[in-house]
Amino acid sequence: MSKEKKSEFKPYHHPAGGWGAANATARVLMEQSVLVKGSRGLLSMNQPGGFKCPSCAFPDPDHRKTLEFCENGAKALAFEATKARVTREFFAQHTVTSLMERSDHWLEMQGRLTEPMCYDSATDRYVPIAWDDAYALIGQHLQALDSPHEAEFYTSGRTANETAFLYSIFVREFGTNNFPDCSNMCHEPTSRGLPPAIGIGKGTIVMADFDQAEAIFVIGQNTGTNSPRMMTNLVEARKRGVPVVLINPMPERALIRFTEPQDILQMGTFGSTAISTDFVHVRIGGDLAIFKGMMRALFEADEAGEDVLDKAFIAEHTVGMEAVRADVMSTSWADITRVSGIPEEQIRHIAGIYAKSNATIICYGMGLTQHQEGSHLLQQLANLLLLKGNFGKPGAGIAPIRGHSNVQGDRTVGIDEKPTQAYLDRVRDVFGFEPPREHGHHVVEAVAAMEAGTAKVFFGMGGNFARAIPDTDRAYAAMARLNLTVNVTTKLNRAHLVHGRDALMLPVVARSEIIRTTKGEQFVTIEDAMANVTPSRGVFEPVSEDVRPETEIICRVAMATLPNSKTPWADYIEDYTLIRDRIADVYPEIYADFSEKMKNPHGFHLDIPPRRRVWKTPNGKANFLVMPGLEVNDVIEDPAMLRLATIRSHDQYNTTIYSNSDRYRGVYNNRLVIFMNKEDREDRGLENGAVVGLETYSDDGYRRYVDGLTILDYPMPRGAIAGYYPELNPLLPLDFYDEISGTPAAKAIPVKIVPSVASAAPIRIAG
Ligand SMILES: Nc1nc2c(c(=O)[nH]1)N[C@H]1C(S)=C(S)[C@@H](COP(=O)(O)OP(=O)(O)OC[C@H]3O[C@@H](n4cnc5c(=O)[nH]c(N)nc54)[C@H](O)[C@@H]3O)O[C@H]1N2
Ligand SMILES: Nc1nc2c(c(=O)[nH]1)N[C@H]1C(S)=C(S)[C@@H](COP(=O)(O)OP(=O)(O)OC[C@H]3O[C@@H](n4cnc5c(=O)[nH]c(N)nc54)[C@H](O)[C@@H]3O)O[C@H]1N2
Ligand SMILES: [Mo]
Repeated sequence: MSKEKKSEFKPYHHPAGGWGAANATARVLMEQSVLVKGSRGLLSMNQPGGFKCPSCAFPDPDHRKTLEFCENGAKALAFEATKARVTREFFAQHTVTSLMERSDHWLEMQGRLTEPMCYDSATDRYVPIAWDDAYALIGQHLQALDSPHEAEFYTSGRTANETAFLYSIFVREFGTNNFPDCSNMCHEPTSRGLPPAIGIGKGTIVMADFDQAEAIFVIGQNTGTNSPRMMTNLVEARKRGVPVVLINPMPERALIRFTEPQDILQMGTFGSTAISTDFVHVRIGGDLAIFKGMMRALFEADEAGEDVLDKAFIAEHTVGMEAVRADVMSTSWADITRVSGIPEEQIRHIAGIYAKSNATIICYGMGLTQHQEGSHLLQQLANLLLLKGNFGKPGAGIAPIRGHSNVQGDRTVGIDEKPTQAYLDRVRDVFGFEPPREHGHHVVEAVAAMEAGTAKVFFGMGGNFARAIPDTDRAYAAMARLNLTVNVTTKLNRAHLVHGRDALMLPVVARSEIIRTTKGEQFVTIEDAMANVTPSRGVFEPVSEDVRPETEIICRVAMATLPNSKTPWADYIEDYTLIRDRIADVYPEIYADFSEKMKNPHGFHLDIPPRRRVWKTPNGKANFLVMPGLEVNDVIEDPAMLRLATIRSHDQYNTTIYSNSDRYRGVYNNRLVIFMNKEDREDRGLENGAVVGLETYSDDGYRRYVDGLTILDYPMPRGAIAGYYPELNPLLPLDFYDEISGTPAAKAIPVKIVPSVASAAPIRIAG
């Protein structure tokens, strides 16, 4: 928490976006001392011939504006292009132990890393190391392992296609499928839950569908903060009179009222658009009950003779509806309303909106995926869409709103701990080595292996593994047992401080910067959340002469580790077209003529078979799937129990904390807060602004406790509280996850309030 600035809570009464966002954009560029450079960068961001925003994965619109960025994209760029630098002098001044005491925000504010650094245990400091020595050290450690499965190769979703592809080949040639990935904590339920239903683990809409939708549902997603450019689509839909239904335990500001920051007219007249026509104030984990309630209302209408189901579609394209009907009709309205916390009339009302619409888009985010039954929950969402044939027609489909800018692309090009045999055969045929056939580790399994001492090397391709994963205290201890930790990175973060016996920090050329090789300037490619693949070319000079492109780092690590490899790693360093040609060889169905297609600065769209009503499932049909019951998390019978959702503030990018405020939720200068229903607070005899601790219900012998949290009255449903990730990750047990996807249930941690041991300064509450 910031020492100088006083914590404050004052509800934000303005519409989201608008001047507030414009001011914030200008301020952040100034604070990072990059007003001129940053503004120039914004002109190239998401423009043909420029680079892709390093923030979220939302696509560019088909009808482009002169500027295509949002406040939070501008923040991501400003913090990447910052003038601040973390140099060897900085590390000489600070031991790693002392840096561990600093906040995530402080670490971030130190700036960009400029040269490779290596941990020196004698002085407990990072010291400079030559690139070749760093590669040699990694090679030695990897070669010394008894088995390649003793290494864990993490990927964060900012990694571009070319890098991710080479990484997936190197690691498999080395001999393992241990690919823990940020996606394991994010949209993995999408990747694993949807294929049995619709044959693909991706979204099925394109941008143009927003213009033809007759209803839009936004579920468990804080659009105005995490995918702000999507607000434009919602504003346009509302102007056409399209109903927008919001299902969320938090009345997220931007989804209630929004001013488009780039709409000068709206800003000039202080106008704003009401976004949600219906706000469904669901209990945490109550969504399944709502989906079943909506399906029940449709089946009841069908049985009453109303024409609400797309029977032709169901007959031609699907299997299994009757089993779902039986399950849903045996679920009582009493249970549906009890578990969801939503009255029957409101569920019937939104079911009516859904029934009336001939083309519905359902968007969702972490509020659905991060539950113990996240994958099953998404299958029920797919059932709902199938009932009205909402696939393969304009204006309709399922829209997982992905997180990291290339998290979907990384998966497409091979970052997968459970690869298919067919894919492995292609790798063998194209590269001439036999890849490992057994499944590897996802994030939770990787941490468990570190804890058990069976993992010895951690390699992080971007990201902040130590901070993003569950069970912080346990994870830190597990990582400290490793022989080697490597982080390929732009900025100093906690993952560099939680280190093994040896540790390396390898700084890279960032997304907004120019990649130059002996073959001239290179570009990389990105797949957005709607499967558009586009080139991304940086425009700034790299931060220093001693940073390297990510692709080169992977190639040189491969050369140091696999001296007898027949893969032409040295060629891939210089010419990225060669890498794209190999991607085309491994994925001929979707990536044929990749290099040729990349001559078009607008890129191309990867095939999504459900858009053609083609189902790549074993039976060739879309499948209705049954999930019995209504609970998406283990039930705990204790009236003191609260469900905690760990969420993002408006001023963070995952583990990167831009500031300690959260404007739209009215919180200033404090991240250690709990949003709570007033009656829940009063039941416990607590004051608004009281400082307390939280403890997790767990029976595995670990006590999980976070202290110094300020309670804020907030319109939460009863029994539901929210607080910020990553500060609350010590409360999230490692083994509390969705079995199908391995995704931790970060939105539904069972906790109770306990007294604070060391109370923090009280927060000022306005009004
Ligand atoms: N500026 C910015 N942009 C980002 C990111 C960032 O940190 N900052 N992160 C990126 C990444 S990696 C991702 S994955 C996305 C994340 O984007 P989101 O999916 O929006 O992520 P969260 O902030 O975790 O919260 C999601 C929402 O879920 C709601 N919620 C919690 N529990 C439930 C529930 O049980 N049911 C329902 N229906 N809703 C619930 C919360 O109230 C919140 O509004 O954003 C990406 N974009
Ligand atoms: N409790 C809880 N835990 C969660 C979540 C939650 O909602 N609740 N959300 C989960 C989700 S959705 C996700 S996606 C994960 C995120 O997990 P990660 O992807 O591991 O985390 P980030 O914070 O996005 O990583 C930021 C770091 O990436 C590095 N970086 C930035 N840009 C680049 C680049 O261009 N190249 C390289 N090589 N490095 C770069 C910088 O060093 C920066 O500090 O966290 C998950 N953890
Ligand atoms: Mo994510």
